[in-house]
Amino acid sequence: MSHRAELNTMSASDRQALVDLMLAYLNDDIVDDHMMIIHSGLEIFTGHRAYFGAMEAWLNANGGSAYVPLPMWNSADPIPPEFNVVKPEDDGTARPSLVNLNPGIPKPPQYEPPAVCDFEDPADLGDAINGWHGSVHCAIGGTMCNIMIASAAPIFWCWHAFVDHIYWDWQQCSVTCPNTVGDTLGWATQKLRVAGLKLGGVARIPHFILERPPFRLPIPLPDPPPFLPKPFRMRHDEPAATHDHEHVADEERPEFSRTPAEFGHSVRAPAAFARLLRGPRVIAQSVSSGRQIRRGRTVDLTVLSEED
Ligand SMILES: [Cu+2]
Repeated sequence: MSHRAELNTMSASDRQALVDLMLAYLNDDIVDDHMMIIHSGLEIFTGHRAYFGAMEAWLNANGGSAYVPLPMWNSADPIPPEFNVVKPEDDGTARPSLVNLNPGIPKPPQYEPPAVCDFEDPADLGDAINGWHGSVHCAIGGTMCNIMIASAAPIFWCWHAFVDHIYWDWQQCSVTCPNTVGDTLGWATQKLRVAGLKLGGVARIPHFILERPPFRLPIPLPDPPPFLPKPFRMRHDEPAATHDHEHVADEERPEFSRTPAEFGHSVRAPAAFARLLRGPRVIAQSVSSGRQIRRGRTVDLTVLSEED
């Protein structure tokens, strides 16, 4: 299953039309922008996705919507002859040609689904693919082996579409939805985040409704856990936001996750826990616990609010 066409299954005339559009789009500023992308961790995926997202938007606006999303070039296949081209500098100066049109470096099996689902953290996946991805760049050589100008080669874009597809496959992996019923909202949010899910809508039921018959709380509310369970681990080695903000809405993010440096790999601050263990309790969730759902999905919660 794929959301991108394979470059090598397109007709030669389609490939030529796409290359012509790409060459019309590329200029020195766009080529320079590639250096703004952090080439490690999650950003190697999100940064390049945004980078060629801009090209896709341009294609859509300039008669190239048939080539959106950008087709991917599989590094096990030869580069098609139409893509043996490099955009010169704006002043006409040639950039180095591609050297090898048949690097023959297939995707390692650990990046194929379902094996790719074993990466729990997309930052680890990004770091893992980086070396292999770079080896393809330099096996092609010339402009493709120089990070400063690589994106002046149209094949760069289809190569990165192929790399992007690994992340796309990872995003399609299923995870087990944790049961958060009975948890505090902060604790439930952490559980979802650790599972790779996002907090969706939160419906609050005010406490005073409890006193109105015939309302009955659907479940007994257990005590919150006194400590975080084993699978929990603070993100380290990266600035706080980037990854976390995808998973947890800002206003719901417990305070301690903003400062991972304070805690290192395991959390040991009881004061930080106390904050997690107060507040509204989850009395229902939109996806039942134990079910397999797609990574990145949102889970809606109904909480019993302690304030009226
Ligand atoms: Cu690259």
